[in-house]
Amino acid sequence: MTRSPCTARDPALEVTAGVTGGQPLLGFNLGARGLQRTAVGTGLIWLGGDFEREHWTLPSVVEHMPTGDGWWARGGELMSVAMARPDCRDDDPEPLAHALYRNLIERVRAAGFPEFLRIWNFLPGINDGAGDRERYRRFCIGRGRALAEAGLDDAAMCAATAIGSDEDRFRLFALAGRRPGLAIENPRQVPAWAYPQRYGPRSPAFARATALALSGGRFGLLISGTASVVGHATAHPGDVLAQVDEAATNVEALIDVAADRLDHPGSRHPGPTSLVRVYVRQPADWPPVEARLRRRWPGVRLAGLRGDICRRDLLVEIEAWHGLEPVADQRNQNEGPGSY
Ligand code: 3EB
Repeated sequence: MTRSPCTARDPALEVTAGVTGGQPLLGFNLGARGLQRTAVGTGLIWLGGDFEREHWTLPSVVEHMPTGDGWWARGGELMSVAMARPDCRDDDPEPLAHALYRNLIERVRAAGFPEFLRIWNFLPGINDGAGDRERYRRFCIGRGRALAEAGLDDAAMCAATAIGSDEDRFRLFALAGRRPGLAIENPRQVPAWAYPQRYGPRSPAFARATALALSGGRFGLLISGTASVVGHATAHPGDVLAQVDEAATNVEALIDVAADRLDHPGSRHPGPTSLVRVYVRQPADWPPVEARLRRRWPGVRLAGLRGDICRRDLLVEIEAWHGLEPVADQRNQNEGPGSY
């Protein structure tokens, strides 16, 4: 089997919950407020768990540049972009989503990092508005219009998260690379970009996961916000524990597919090499959801956040960074330039 399907890589991207010696490329302050220049907040309330910060770091020097609506940073093969704009839940988010994505695409292309690897969207009142006026559906139209204008194919898009907040700001964060990652789809789910029209006039443009080859034979799997969707339908409406089980099965299916495509033996579950964020619609659901996931994934590190999921009948969503560690006899194969 050839081992070269995902070409984006950096000498040593690290994603950790604790401070390392690395240079910060992108930091998330999920709970505690941070002081780092390259850190962002989500606008969501942290409900508990093992970590309040995520550090995405590189060993190389990272250049940091403030912009009118945020900042960008770059080092080695990777670039991060953070943007935030006022957004009122009574407004139509279509023009704002279009403008932000057009701007984002221009920025990464101008800097020479044209390949999207991971995108996060946090927008107020994601379920506000009836039928096709729902803000999430309007957001999808604006995002889709910007991608189409830029000639970007939905099926080539990266992993993403879209979660509703209670603030008055639209936050858009992205990780982009000089070379593409490998888009992973879930055999249990219809690709989001192929959802039928009943879920909105414009399908969501994201991949279920993106895999990155890293140095030293490591792989990083960036798992999208993953919910209780089987085929294209919501499974178990109204039952948060059944939903978290289904979402967890979807996450495991993605790790399984990625590990097979990368010919990686190892664990097929989130565990100590993962950082898992859990978004719950109702704060009271966090303790039982947390307990359920800890039983299923021993040793995993979790962070719980209050957020609205992009379908009203979805109560929980899981996203993750999952590290696939090198296997002894594969270490040499992936080390050094031109190692594929
Ligand atoms: C779903 O499976 C849940 O529009 O970028 C998850 C992750 C979801 C990303 C997006 C939407 C998005 O359809 C919703």
